[in-house]
Amino acid sequence: MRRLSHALLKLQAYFQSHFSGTAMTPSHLRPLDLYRRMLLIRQFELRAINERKSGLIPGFIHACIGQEATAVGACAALRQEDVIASTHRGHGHLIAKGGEPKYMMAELAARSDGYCGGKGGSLHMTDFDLGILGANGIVAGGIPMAVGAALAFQMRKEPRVALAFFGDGAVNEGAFHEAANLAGLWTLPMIFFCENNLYGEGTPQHKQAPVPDLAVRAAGYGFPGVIVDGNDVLAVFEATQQAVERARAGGGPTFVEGKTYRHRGHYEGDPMVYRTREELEFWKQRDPLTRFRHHLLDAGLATAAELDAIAAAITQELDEAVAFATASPAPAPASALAGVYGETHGGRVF
Ligand SMILES: Cc1ncc(C[n+]2csc(CCOP(=O)(O)OP(=O)(O)O)c2C)c(N)n1
Ligand SMILES: [Mg+2]
Repeated sequence: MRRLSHALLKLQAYFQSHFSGTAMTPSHLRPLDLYRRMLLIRQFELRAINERKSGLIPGFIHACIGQEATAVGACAALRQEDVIASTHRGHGHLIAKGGEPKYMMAELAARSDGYCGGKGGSLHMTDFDLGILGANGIVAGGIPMAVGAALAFQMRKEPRVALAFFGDGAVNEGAFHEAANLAGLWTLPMIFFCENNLYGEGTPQHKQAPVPDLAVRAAGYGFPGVIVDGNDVLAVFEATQQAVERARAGGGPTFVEGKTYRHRGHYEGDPMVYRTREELEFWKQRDPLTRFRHHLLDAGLATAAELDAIAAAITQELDEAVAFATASPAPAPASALAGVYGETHGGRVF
């Protein structure tokens, strides 16, 4: 019997303390489901990149390949009624919070069955039923929205939390600082989750900020900042879960900085002249998916055959998602103004 790692033991203890006596551990917290979600994100984006080349998908794709552990680890610490705000690199966040690949693929293909009726594309995907306030083309734009949601939860005395994902570049925007100030001042149930992938477009972090660790900025707003290995899904889960418990108990915000790296360019087509092959290789050696796969196998929590079966099921799900998007019609011209002004597709309120 192989020994469980320290992180897996902690995860197991978390399950026992939170879910013993309940019928079952929520499926999204099982280690194999963490793996499944990370692989689904990776394969979804690889498929979307191919479908863009084949002409099904127009427009930009900002892939999060290499960053799957921050999305999945952070969202695993949330409940469905908790909300997230996402970014321009948001496919992983959506899938991690329960977003359905077929509606995402249809949205990327600008088809009427997509999340925004085919009018938003990658940068606007939203599903209030799942607590997804939306992807966002404005760097740092989702942060004040999440803080607004956290304020609503506090005012309504609801035991819900809001989490904003954002990049290292976003931490240099005024929107971040204004939102962090109010969240700290009002002790809001808010998690600031920074995916520090070391670049904002082609600018390395050391040319954008005078400090290497962005979590230190939380101190200026009166709440803690923690740094975590963003390529270790269990470490991300653990850090976020502590922040969520603190927020839910009325302790206020936490800034969680996940150190990570994107394997693809800033966008598909980016010539990537700003980084070296060696640097990319260094990070690929720390690929979150490969690491977790080895972790599961070494801990005896899965067999290679089980992990291969997960991969096969994902391939089938994505085949179906592409077929769904292909079969979906373009939005009708008569619907051009519907759902675009202060109203969501479906008109739901979070
Ligand atoms: C307010 C604003 N300024 C500039 C841009 C252009 N832009 C898009 S993505 C990006 C870089 C963002 O970097 P970071 O926050 O680190 O996220 P990453 O792309 O690394 O995930 C910039 C400058 C924008 N979309 N919005
Ligand atoms: Mg970045």
